[in-house]
Amino acid sequence: MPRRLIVLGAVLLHLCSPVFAQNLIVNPTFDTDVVSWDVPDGFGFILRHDPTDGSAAAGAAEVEGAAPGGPFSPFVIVQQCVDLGPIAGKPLTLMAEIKPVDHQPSLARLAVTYWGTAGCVDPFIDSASVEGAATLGIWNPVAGDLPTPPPGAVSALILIGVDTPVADPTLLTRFDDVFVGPVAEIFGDGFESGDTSGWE
Ligand SMILES: [Ca+2]
Repeated sequence: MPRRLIVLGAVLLHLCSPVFAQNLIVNPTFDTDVVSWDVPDGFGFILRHDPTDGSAAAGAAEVEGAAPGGPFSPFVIVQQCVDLGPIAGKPLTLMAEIKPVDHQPSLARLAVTYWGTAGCVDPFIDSASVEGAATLGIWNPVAGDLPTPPPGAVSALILIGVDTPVADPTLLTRFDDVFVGPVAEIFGDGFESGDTSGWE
C-alpha cells in the first residue's frame, strides 16, 4: 500500500476514535472499594462496596438508609467533592448509572452544590441538578448538562442519588460509572445550534 494511503488511514483512525473528556471524579467505577466517596453526615446512611456491577468495571457503591429531607428532599445520596480548577469556565456534563434495589424511587437526580473554597466548605454559592428515570431493579443511565459554574466557584460537591416518596423514604440503592467533566466541545460547537465556530 502506498505510504500516503497508510498515513491517511492512520489519520482517519485517529479522527474516528471516541474523545473522552477529563473526569473530575476519583474512583468513578468503584472497582474494589468506595474510597474517595461518602454520604451526608448525621442521617444514618450506610455506604459500602458491592460486587454487583453496573458496567464493564467490577463493583458498585451501595447506600442504605432513610432519606433525611433537605434541599432535594427526600434524597438518598452518595457524594464526592471535586476541584473545579481543571475545567474553569466550562459547562459541566454529569453522568451516572443508578440501580434502585428494594423500593421504587420517584426519580434519579444528579446534583451539584458550588462552594467558594476548596474542599466544599463555606461560602455556599449556588446549586443545580438534572433529573432522570430510576426504574426499580435495573441500571438506569442518567445524564445531563449544567451551565458554566457560577463566578467564584472553586469546588463542587457532586451528589448522585434518588428522590424517594415521602411515605416510603427507606431505600437501598446502587451507584456506578460516575462522570463529571466539561461538556464535549464537539457538542458545544455542534451543528444542531447552527454554530459552526468550532469547525473549519
Ligand atoms: Ca463498576
